Amino acid sequence: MSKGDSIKEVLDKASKGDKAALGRLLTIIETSPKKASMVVSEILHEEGGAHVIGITGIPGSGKSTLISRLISHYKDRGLKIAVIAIDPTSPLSQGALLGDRIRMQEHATSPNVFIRSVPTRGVKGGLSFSGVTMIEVFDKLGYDKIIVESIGVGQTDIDIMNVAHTIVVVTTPGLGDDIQALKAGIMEIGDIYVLNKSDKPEANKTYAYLDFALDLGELGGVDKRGWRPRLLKTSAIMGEGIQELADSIKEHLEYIKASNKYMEKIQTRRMLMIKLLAEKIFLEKLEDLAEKGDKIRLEKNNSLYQACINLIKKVSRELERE
Ligand SMILES: Nc1nc2c(ncn2[C@@H]2O[C@H](COP(=O)(O)OP(=O)(O)O)[C@@H](O)[C@H]2O)c(=O)[nH]1
Ligand SMILES: [Mg+2]
Repeated sequence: MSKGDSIKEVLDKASKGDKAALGRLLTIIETSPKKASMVVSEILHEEGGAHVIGITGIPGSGKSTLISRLISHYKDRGLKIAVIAIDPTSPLSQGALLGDRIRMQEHATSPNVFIRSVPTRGVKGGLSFSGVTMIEVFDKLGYDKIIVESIGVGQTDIDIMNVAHTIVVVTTPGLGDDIQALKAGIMEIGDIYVLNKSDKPEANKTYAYLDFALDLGELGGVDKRGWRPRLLKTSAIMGEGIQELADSIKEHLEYIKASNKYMEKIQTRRMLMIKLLAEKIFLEKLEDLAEKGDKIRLEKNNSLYQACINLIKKVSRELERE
């Protein structure tokens, strides 16, 4: 791969399994909205068949460790797996025990696994845009499972979880933080709830509480759409409960494929990607004009600037309704 490659050439190389080219493609998405638009126009009409799995929960709940186990599970079955880690507090390779780190490194060098940590700062294209576009790229490149790790806080996490086919909420024994999370609303969105660290002595008590909350409908409850959220116990560190988790994830995929939800999520994702990209390009263009000495000023209270933003919002709302 040489620096002078066109976007199409980089994409082509990435689709032949060139990981460096794929890495470069993702960097383009993060750093240049204009070039990202070229990537988007190349991939938009391609159909992939990926299953997007969102894994969310407070920092330290064991998401990365659990993901490492899921990677092994899927890898053993010959699947291609991509991981997008949007987590400022514990990047996939840090915070883990030595064994986990070694396992993660093994994953990273496997031809069927691609792991990307997305920095939460300095992403010029915006974090939500980067996240959804990366999902779209992995989908196009034939990845079977695209796992997104996030802490479930803020607009990006909401955007990303909105486009995930299956959402797994990870909690741990000891209720303090979990109650906070419940109140913050992230506990309502799960299709599957995982009580990780079930090797800890307080696990049974927490499990009983979560089971009760699920029955009451406090954890999403019996879904109006026909899916009752599952509650599972895992110990990511001991490798326990992973098969059951993978089974539940598979069951949920079958459920959304049987209903319309699978395609609806893909449409939501593409809509969001286009909407965010349009915003970025539009603003970049405005900035260009301003730099060229045009009379446009980009102060927040500038009426032209505000009018543009309002127009974009209006159009995207209308598109969403269609
Ligand atoms: N006891 C116990 N510790 C775990 C388990 N899973 C993860 N951990 C530990 O919890 C810490 C945070 O794990 P990590 O996967 O980085 O959590 P994340 O921030 O949610 O991604 C690490 O020290 C892990 O080794 C588990 O099942 N049991
Ligand atoms: Mg993590």
